Amino acid sequence: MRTRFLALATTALTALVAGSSACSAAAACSGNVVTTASYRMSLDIGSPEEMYLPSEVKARHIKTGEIMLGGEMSMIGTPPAGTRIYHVEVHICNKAGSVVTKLKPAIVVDHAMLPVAIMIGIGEPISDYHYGNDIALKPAAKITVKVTVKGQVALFHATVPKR
Ligand SMILES: [Cu+2]
Repeated sequence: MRTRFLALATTALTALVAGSSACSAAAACSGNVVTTASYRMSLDIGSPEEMYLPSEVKARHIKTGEIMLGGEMSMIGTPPAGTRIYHVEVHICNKAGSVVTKLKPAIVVDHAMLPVAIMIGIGEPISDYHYGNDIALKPAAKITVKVTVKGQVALFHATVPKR
């Protein structure tokens, strides 16, 4: 089951991002990095994240989790046997190292299309802006993640953390 959200709430983003400290944020597009002709991309596989719409964050004063700014949210029920839920994040920067927003990347994890949501951590600076979703993966498995943006392909090799 998937729910589709199309709204882009730029004003909410600006309001929620303003005033956050930049010191705690990791640099955008660092770590597992692949470069293409125009972009520098990074892949991160972490713990599942709670994702909220900007209106929910505002109305309920939510302080942790991620704001979903657009794209598709994946609804995962019970993960298949031997797998756990992870959060796959792709940060996309230009060659100067600044995040590029409002792209429509296609993300394929081991030949399966990942519904792509656009997210930013609540209270995080714009460098946290990323594309991705929650997905069930096998701990310690070796996976490939193919990201295509405007015809440019970045192929990542990664090992799923054990958690
Ligand atoms: Cu995220």
